[in-house]
Amino acid sequence: MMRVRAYIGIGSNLDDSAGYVREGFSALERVGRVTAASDLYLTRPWGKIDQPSFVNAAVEIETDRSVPALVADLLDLEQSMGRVRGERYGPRTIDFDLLLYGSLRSSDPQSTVPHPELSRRAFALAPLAQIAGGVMVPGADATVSDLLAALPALEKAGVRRIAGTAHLARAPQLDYDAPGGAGTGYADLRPFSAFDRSVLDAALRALGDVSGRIVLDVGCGTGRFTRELAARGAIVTGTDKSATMLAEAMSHAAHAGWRSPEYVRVDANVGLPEGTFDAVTAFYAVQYLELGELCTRVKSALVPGGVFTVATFPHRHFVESEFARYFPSMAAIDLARFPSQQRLEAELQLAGFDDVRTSALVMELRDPPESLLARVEQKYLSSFHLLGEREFNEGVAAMRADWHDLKEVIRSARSIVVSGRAPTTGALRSRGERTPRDRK
Ligand code: PH2
Ligand code: MG
Ligand code: MG
Repeated sequence: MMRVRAYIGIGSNLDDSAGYVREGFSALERVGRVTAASDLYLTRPWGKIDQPSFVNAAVEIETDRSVPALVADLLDLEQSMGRVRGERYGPRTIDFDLLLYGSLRSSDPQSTVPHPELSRRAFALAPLAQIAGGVMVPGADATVSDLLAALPALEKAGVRRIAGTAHLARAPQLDYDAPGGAGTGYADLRPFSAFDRSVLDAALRALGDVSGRIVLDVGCGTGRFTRELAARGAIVTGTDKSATMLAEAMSHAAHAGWRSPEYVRVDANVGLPEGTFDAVTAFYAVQYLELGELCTRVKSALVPGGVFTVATFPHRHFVESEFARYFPSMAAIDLARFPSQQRLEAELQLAGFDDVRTSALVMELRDPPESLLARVEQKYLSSFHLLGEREFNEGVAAMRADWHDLKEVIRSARSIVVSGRAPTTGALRSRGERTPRDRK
């Protein structure tokens, strides 16, 4: 059987675009043997400019499929991943384009190879050059790298490589209790912000009225979300594995009209506190948790119909982050730490949750440069603790230089709130022997 080396371009600019592209890497294993993958690239929209930035990548496969069969497979994959076809060059959740197929040149209208627009597209050539720079492009009398080099500087400037994202290294763990570590000064560095408020509102839309409900807040940290739930009348238990963070949470007195959350120090990777809950929440905590096991545990701890709500960042957030410019390895670290939107939804579904849905938030953040720099220097995001000392210092120095005469640094931040409902029929009925917690 003939085995051909083919190259496929992947693109996405909707929902968790970076998550889609990484899903695309594994989906392609269904059409051939994946022998190389490029990093992710953040690219300026081409062909139709008034649409979100794209994430692009390229993959090398060895396949025994013919060109028409391969193209049909790619269309099937797009469909299975939820692609809805819209306008030409317009926004899409996932796009697979056959770029090169061995040394074949074919002008079959359904499956032209090389891709007819390859030589004009930096978003396709840049990732392709990373894995196949020396490959001759049939009919062009030039290599992939030659074609990329021949593009106008402006085209090339619209493409930015997100280093280290082809193969993600295992995420390092953080110790919030270590002296001077991620838990130190956390409450002051991460007060309840306007962004947190909109995330909370999205979570409350998924949870419904929490008043009088028994809620478990997993990975509650310093309790900034836990208190908001309590203030809305929820009977909340907050759990965290860090003593430093919990001590901070416990230092807050209850206010009139709501009862103080109860706090329990547990590692949710080992188990959840005893009891049955009307709802379980996890605000920016899933990156520390073994997701599959967590979903199964949470489902067992919920009443039938109880809601599990998870707030986190989509992979797209890390790729598009302003900080990714200054700290070259930060996006790869965060992609390895956090689940993508697609992975979260899949894990909830796999664990048996119903009505799995996501609401996506994007917010513009404006900060005076000095105050943002001060917070970065104090490592207000956990990821800063995972960067090498040198990379961190160089990034801060470069930010300081770039932001020197800005009045405001304008960034955007993205978040997702994914929720699912424990089934109301079937397996959970057999859990009737469990005693619900006292609802006084
Ligand atoms: N795909 C298009 C149209 N424009 N622009 C970028 N940056 N990346 C793409 O993948 C892309 C595009 C049509 O498929
Ligand atoms: Mg395309
Ligand atoms: Mg296409």
